[in-house]
Amino acid sequence: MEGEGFRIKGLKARWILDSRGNPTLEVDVYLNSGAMGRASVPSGASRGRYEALEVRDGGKPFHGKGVSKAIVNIKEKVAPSIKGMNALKQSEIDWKMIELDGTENKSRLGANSILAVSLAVCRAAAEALKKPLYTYIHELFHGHRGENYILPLPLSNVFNAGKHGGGGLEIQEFMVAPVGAETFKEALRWTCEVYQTLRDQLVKKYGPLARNVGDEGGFSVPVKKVKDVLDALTASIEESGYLPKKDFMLAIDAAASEFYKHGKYSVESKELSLSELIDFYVELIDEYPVFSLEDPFDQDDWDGFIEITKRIGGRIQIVGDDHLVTNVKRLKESIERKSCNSLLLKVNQVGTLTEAMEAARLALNNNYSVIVSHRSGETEDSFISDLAVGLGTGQIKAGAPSRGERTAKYNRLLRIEEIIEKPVFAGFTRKNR
Ligand code: 2PG
Ligand code: MG
Repeated sequence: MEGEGFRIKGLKARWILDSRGNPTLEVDVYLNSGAMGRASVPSGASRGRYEALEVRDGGKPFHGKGVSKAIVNIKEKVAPSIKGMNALKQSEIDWKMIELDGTENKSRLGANSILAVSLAVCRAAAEALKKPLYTYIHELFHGHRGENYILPLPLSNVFNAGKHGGGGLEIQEFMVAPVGAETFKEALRWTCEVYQTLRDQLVKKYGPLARNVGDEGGFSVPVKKVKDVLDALTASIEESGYLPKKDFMLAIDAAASEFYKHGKYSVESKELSLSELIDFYVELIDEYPVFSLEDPFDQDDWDGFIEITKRIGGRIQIVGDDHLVTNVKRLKESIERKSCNSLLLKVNQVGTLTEAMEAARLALNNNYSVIVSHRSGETEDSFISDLAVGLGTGQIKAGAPSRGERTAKYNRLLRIEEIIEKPVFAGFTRKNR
C-alpha cells in the first residue's frame, strides 16, 4: 500500500461500559486506506498515587464518572493534531499527544483519552498491514520479525479480596499459575479445573453465597487469615489432581498501599511494623509455593521494598505495581536502589503504548521480569493479550477464568496459540522434572 494509505483520516470517540458499570472511552481510528482500529481503556480501583490521571466529568451523571470531557478532548484537541500523521509512526504519534497534553501526569487531556487513541492507532496500523496485532507489536518492540512467540503464563486471580471483594481480608489478590503445563491451552484448562474445585470447596464450607465472585472473577468469602486462602488454593490444586509447586505455583498481590497508615500495616486485625510484615511474608513464602509477591509495601515505602528484595528477592519475584506505575523514572530509581525485581505493566498507568514499551524494555534490560496486566475495571478489549505475546514477557495477569471481560483475554490467547506456528508456553517446571 502507498504511504498515503497509512495516514490518519479521522477519529471517533464514544463511551462504553466497563465491568463495574462505569463509562469508559472507546476510540476508532480511521486511516485513508479504509483500515480502522478500535480500542478501549480499563480503569483501576486500587490505583497508585503516581499513575497518569483519567479525566472524568464530575457532577451527578454516572456518579461523576462520565467521560464526556475526555471525548471532547479527543475531538477538539487530539484529532486535529494527529490527523494526517502516519499510523506506522506509533512513537511520533504518542509523543505528539504527550506534548499536546504538556503535564507530568496527563491530567490535561487525560490518560484515558490519550491511551484509547494510542492503542487504536496501533490496531489500525496492524489492520492496514494485514498483520495480527501481536505480530505488529513484536515488530514495533523488537525491531524485527517474530520467529518464536511466547505464550504467557497466566496468573489467575481466583480469590478476590481487598478493594476487589467483600470478604474483609486486606491482602488483595490470590493467584494460581499453572507453571507445569506444556501449552497455554492446557494451562487454561488446569486453571479452570482448580477454579471450579475451589468454588465447590468454598460452597461446602461457607454456603451458597460463596459462589459469588468479586471484581476480577475470583471468589470472595469472609476469611480471617491469609493462610486460610492459601490452604484453600493448595487443597483445590491437589483435589483437581495437580501438584502444588510442580504443576501450580501461587502468586499474591498484597496491594499494601491500601492497608498502610501512619507507618503501620493493618493485616488480619493486627498493626504490623515494616519488619513484622516482612516476617509475615517470609513465613508465607516458606510454607507455600508462592513465586510472586506484588506490592508487599506501600508504594512509597522504599525501605520495605528494598529490605524484602534483599531478603527474598533471590527466591521469588517481588513485583512493583503501585510502586512503579509503569513509569520509567520510578523504574530507574527502583533499579538503582534494588527495590524489587519485577515490573507490572499496565498501559493505562502511563497512558501511551510507547511509554509502556519503554518501561518494559528498561525492565527487561535490567533483568526485571515483566507481567502484562489488566485492571480491575475492564472492557472486552483483549489488547493486553496481544501485547503480552508481542513483547514476549512470558507472564500475564488477567483475573479469574470467568466474567466476559477476563475470558476475552484468555480466549484471545487460545486463538493466538492456534495461529502461531511453533508456540512456546512460558511454564517453567515441566522441563525440570
Ligand atoms: C492491581 C490491579 C489489577 P486495580 O492492583 O494489580 O489486578 O487492581 O486495577 O484495581 O489497580
Ligand atoms: Mg497490584
